[in-house]
Amino acid sequence: MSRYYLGLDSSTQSLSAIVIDAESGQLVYEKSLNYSSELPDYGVTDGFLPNATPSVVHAPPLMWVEALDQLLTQMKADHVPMNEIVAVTGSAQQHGSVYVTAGFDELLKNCNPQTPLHKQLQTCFTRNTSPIWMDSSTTEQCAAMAKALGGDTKVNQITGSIAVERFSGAQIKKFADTQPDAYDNTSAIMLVSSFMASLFSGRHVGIDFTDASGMNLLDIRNKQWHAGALSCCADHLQAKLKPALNPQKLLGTIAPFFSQRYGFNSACQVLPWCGDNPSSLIGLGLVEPGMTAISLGTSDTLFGLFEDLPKSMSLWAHTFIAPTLDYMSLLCFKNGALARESIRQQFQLTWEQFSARLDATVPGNKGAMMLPWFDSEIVPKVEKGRVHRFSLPSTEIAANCRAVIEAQMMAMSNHATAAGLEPSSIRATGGASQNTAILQIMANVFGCPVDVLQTTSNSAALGAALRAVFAIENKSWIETVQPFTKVQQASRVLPDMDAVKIYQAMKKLYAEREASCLL
Ligand code: XUL
Repeated sequence: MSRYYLGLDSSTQSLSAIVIDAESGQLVYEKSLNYSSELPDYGVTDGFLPNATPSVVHAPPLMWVEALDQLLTQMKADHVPMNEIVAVTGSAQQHGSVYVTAGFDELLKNCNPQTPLHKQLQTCFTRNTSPIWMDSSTTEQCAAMAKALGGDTKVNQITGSIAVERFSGAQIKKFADTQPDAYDNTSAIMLVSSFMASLFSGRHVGIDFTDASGMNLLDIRNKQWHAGALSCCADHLQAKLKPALNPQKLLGTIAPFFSQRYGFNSACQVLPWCGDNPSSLIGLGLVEPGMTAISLGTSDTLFGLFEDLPKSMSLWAHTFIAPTLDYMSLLCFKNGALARESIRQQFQLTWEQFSARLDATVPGNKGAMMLPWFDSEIVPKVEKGRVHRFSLPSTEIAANCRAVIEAQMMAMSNHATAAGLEPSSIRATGGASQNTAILQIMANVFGCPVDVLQTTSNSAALGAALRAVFAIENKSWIETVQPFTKVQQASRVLPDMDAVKIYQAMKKLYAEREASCLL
């Protein structure tokens, strides 16, 4: 007898689904749908809308809903046993916010299974486009929030992060300040994660602790909305947010729309959705304190689990509540895929050719170095894209390929150390983790082995499916994740000790150059 669990991931560029069988420990289905190529009518590139002001980055929430319809329809066509799925949950790009009228709940309650959901929800948004995590247009609002709450260190202590442009608090404040009528007309504010969970539940459900900690609004110690943060953000905000939810709390059975339209069992249980990084933590098997992972995706993120709040709360790092209800520290580097792709495309290389260039060059790049801020950056904060090159002619193909990867790894390693993370091994995930030449540079720069999982590089969707297993089956976290998060022993990437020495010195130089370029 199989016991199937469905995990979804609504990421910046795509929606993915993973089905696992908890009985056999097998991943039985995996599929992704890319918004830009599969849903071209929404006009997004890489998952977001073009905007005359580059710091404004929005995406249409209806696109996420239509993607869900298409993916679930595809699963049915692929003969996934929808009727045997015991529970479903998901993860989503963090920080993006969705704004709806009081009609949202009514529409969800009365929706018709013959018509796709995106056609029925068209009238319920008070903002047709949602600011997503790449938006950095709220510097003014961040300054106001920091001032009202007593400064950066205080905001970091309370909410786990300094006031950050992409975090939902500042985004909500900007909306309330600049479009007060539309804000007043908004009855519920959700994150992408709780919006998707609401669809599955057939009613507005609250934001889970993991994603709520990416808003600058939650007191990460008592896991409740912080009254001071709410009031300096916008009026009557508490009424628009439900209380934050334990991500492992069952929300009840799936909305009838989903059983009738896609064949889910009416007894299928729904859980709150999480942020994608907290979900990846589970999908990578990081359920014990001290373990570290790096996700190489649209953004590169580095994260690790703590039992208690970290002693030193770096102003660069974000402290989130983890799905296990421990804490996790996260560093987000926005120029991840963008920087790698910029160099690859500038020289018109395939990924194989890019990797061959990495293999053909030496650790340390003969002193050539890059600061890879092709666009504005989060860690460290860089407002406008600018690439700095040292002893590196911009036309040298191989040296530029190595320089961008070395720079990304050195920045991650330096900032991880500052945040108190000292990895003894790293689990790598995300698209670029398929690339062994990149992983070798990671191992050499961090000075520790790098592993990838046997099963999938989509750790966020896998993490969601595993959270559903944990909520239903009577197993510990370790028992839940172990069958699905085995590392590929044979392909463990070990550091080369000569290269490690080169990078120890080079990381210091990188930090100095980073600091002086930020002045
Ligand atoms: C994390 C962050 C990004 C998004 C990407 O703080 O902004 O990693 O979660 O989906």
